Amino acid sequence: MSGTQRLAAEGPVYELTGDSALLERMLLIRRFEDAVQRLFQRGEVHGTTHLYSGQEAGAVGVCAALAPGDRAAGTYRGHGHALALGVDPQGLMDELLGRASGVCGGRAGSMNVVDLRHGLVGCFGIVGGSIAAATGVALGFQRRGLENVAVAFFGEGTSNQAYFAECLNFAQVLRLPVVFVCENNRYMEFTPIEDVTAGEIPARVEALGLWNRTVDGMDVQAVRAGASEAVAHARSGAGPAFLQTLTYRFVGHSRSDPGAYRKPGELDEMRRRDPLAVERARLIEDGAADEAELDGLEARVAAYIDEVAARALEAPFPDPEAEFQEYKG
Ligand SMILES: Cc1ncc(C[n+]2csc(CCOP(=O)(O)OP(=O)(O)O)c2C)c(N)n1
Repeated sequence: MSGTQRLAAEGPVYELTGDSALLERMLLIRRFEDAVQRLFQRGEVHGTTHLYSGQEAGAVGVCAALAPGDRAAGTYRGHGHALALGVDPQGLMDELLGRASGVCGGRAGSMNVVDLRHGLVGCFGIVGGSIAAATGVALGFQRRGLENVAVAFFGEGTSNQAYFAECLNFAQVLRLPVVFVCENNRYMEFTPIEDVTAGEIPARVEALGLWNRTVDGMDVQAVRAGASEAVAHARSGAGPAFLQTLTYRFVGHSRSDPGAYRKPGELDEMRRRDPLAVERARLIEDGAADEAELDGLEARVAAYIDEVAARALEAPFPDPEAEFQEYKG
C-alpha cells in the first residue's frame, strides 16, 4: 500500500474500556435482541428480523480488532454487527420500530441499516451483498492510498453464492485490504451446510492463495486474536484475509422456524458454550471480575435496554408529507 494515511473516523469504531468490555458488548447485543423479539411478537417491528443470538462473539471479537476509519458490511442478521461497531442502541431500536429518530430515519427496518458515522457501510438482505460492498470499499481505500481495512461479514451458506467466488478472486488479484469473515453457524436457513456444499470452505480460499484462519466463534478472545492477525495482514498491503468463525445460532433463522433440522441435543450442547458464559467464566477465572460485579453488569445492561425499548415506543414516526414539502423546497 502506498499511502500512510488512515481515513478519519467520524465516530468511535469501538470503545473498549475495562476487562469486561467485550462481555458488556455481547450482553448489550443479546439483551437488545431479546427486546427486539418481544417487540416483534407484539407487532411493533415491521417486516421480519433475523437474530444473532449465540453468534455475538463473532461481531464483537472482529470489531474489537478494528481501528478508527475502518469499515464493515453486515448481513440481514446485522443487529450484532451494528452494535459491535458502536452504533447507538437507541438509534438502532428506533430504526427497527420505524421511528424518525432511527439511524436511517426509520426507513431501513431490521435488514438494511447503514450508519457510516460508526463505520457500518450497510447491512444487506441480499446474501453476499456484504462481500461485494466491503470489496468495493477496500478498492476505494487502496485507490486513495489509505491504510484502512474493510470487513465483510457473511454466513457459510454464502460461500455457495457467486459474489464469494468473484469478489475473493478480485480482491486477491488486486491485493485489496479486505477481511472476509465467514460466520459458520452450520445452517443456511433450514439446510445443514454439508448437504449443499462440496468440500471445506477454507480449501476454497486456499485455492486462491488467501491468508486464512478458522477460530472458535463461541470464544470472543479467540475471535479477537484471529481477527487481529487477519486485519494486520490486510492492513499491511499483503492482500485480503479470510477468517472463519465456528459458531451457532440459538434461535430460529427468522420469524417462523421451529428448528426441526437441528441434530438431537445440538442446541443444548452449544448453549453450554454460550459465548457470554464462556467470557464470564474466563473473567472470573482470571480474577478480572467477581460474580457480584458481573451480576451488576448484567442488571445494568438489562435495565438500559428496557429504557431503550420504552423510549423507542414513544418516539414519533416519520412525517413523509412534511419531508416531501421540505425536499421540494
Ligand atoms: C441472493 C439471495 N438469495 C437467497 C436469499 C434467501 N436467503 C436468505 S438467508 C439465506 C441463507 C443464508 O445462509 P448463510 O449464508 O449460511 O447465513 P446465515 O443465515 O446462516 O447467517 C438465504 C438463501 C437471499 N436473501 N438473497
